[in-house]
Amino acid sequence: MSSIITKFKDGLKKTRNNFANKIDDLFSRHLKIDEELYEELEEILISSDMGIEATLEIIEMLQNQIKENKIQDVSKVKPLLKEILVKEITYKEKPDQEEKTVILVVGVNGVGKTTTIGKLSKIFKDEGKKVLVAAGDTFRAAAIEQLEKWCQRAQVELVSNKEGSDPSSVIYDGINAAKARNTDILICDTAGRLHNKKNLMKELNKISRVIDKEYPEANKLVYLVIDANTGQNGIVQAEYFKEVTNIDGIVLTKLDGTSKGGIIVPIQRKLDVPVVYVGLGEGIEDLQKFDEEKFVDSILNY
Ligand SMILES: Nc1nc2c(ncn2[C@@H]2O[C@H](COP(=O)(O)OP(=O)(O)OP(=O)(O)O)[C@@H](O)[C@H]2O)c(=O)[nH]1
Ligand SMILES: [Mg+2]
Repeated sequence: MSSIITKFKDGLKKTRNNFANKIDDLFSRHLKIDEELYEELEEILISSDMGIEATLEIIEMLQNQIKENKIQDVSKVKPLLKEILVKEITYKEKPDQEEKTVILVVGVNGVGKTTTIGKLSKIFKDEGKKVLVAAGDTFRAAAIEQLEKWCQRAQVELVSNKEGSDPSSVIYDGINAAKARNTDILICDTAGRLHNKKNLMKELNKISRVIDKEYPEANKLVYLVIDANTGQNGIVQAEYFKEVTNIDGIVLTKLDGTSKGGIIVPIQRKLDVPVVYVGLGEGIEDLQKFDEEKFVDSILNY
């Protein structure tokens, strides 16, 4: 087994224990594909946080395919379910990180932004890219220190200023350093706390303007971090952020801590933004580029 699939499997253990066990149990108890089987399957999907809308759609697709292909054998249902789930969470156009890139990492308090930046830095560094991090969360000194530690772990450089300084001025400094050092990827942390919509919009707009003005040649990406444990509330958060800024990708963190990893289905369906990375633990290696097939294999125990 490749190490990537092992990472997915380990990180998604809780969801798998909840989800795959129930699914396998369901298909072992039912000898026929009937209404009862669909009803129980519906409950399992909803209980994994897939949401009612997505669940009903998945069940309908399943019923249609079973009918069309005249399937009677219960053992054929799980592979079909797998196919449908993969399709549900596949998003074709993922953002490109080939050229000079600035990644702005946003999200509410405590979702895992700073940790994700540390892990992302390591991923890009290992790919041979030159990475620079900007400490745009100037709200508290501890945030800057925490980011400093992550940069040391990932062995990338940090641009920071003191607590209370203007976040966009830190980003400005980061851009200038990135240009001077011929950096490939500049990753910017932002504060998650004490935001009302107006202030958030003001701050993100200001940062965006600085990037557009000072670094127009760079590919600007905004990644929204969502904690998988927040369930449907994560979708509410994303809708909130979407009103304030465009979002190019979602990083879904702490999947290792939830048995309801099915939340990825409504996230991918409703928000129309690709999930780009998933957080599967607290360590520096515990961030994986999102892979639909590996994800579904892991939660279905294939
Ligand atoms: N289990 C697990 N924990 C994670 C993951 N990602 C982040 N965490 C933990 O979540 C907590 C908060 O992470 P931070 O990176 O500080 O979150 P943040 O969004 O920067 O928080 P603020 O700066 O306070 O807004 C830390 O204890 C991290 O170790 C993950 O994928 N899995
Ligand atoms: Mg932080």
